[in-house]
Amino acid sequence: MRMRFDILTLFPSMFSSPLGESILGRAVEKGLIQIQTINIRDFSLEKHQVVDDAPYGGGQGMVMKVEPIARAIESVKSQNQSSRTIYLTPQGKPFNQDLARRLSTQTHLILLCGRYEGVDERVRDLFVDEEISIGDYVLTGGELAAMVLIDAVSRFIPGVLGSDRSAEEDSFFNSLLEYPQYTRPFNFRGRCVPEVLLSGNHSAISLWRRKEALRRTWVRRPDLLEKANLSGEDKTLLEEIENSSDDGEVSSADGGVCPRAKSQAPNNK
Ligand code: 4HQ
Repeated sequence: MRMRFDILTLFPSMFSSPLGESILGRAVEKGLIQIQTINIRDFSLEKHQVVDDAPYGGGQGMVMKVEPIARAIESVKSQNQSSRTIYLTPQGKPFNQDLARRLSTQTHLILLCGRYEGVDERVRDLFVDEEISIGDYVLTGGELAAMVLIDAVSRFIPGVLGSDRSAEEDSFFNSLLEYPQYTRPFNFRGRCVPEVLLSGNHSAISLWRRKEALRRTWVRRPDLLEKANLSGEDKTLLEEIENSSDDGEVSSADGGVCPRAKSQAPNNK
């Protein structure tokens, strides 16, 4: 079930490091994902390989010409039987975890990265299947947006995160923010790790983590709680959180000043 990404860009070298390191780099090495960059400039038939021109009607900046993009897309498609062509633009559908999961079921994505004032409208009309935005801000080009999409989509491909982990297990999948994490040392400048995490009591630890995830979500992203499907126990925990006087972060009795000086290793192995 390997997945292929073809990236159409004027700046192919932007992609080498982000997609070559760490988890994505290993996924490429293992053949789980295949990533190719195509320089749109190579598909210009003009002398000096021109790829942009002034907009009809006048105005600021330059527009990417239709012919080089058309030829590049047709070249990529001629080597693949089922492709979906995506244009990264602030005018597109907002990218999120559900969209990433849906795209991970495709076998081949063509990602078109625009520069300047964007592409000639006929590129969208004739060649683009879907327009996607990674957020309401303006980038200098679609390249970083394409990398964000590839990263989030690749995490759903079996094997990319390692055999024992799946993207579905991440708590965002449950519409909650992550609970706080700690590692050694136990005491850092008087700020200690919550005692429950050293207790070895796994049900107490699970309950604490669930409550802290709920607390963090309630404080920072209450919109997510409306979509989350909460259990009866979750609702009880939320009532406790809402009725407590603390500021919504890990309470200072837990994560703040140490109850007593201690130096301990995690006992969770
Ligand atoms: N741009 N989400 C303008 C973006 C963008 C975004 C890409 C800048 C397209 C022409 N892309 N170019 N936000 O800001 O995807």
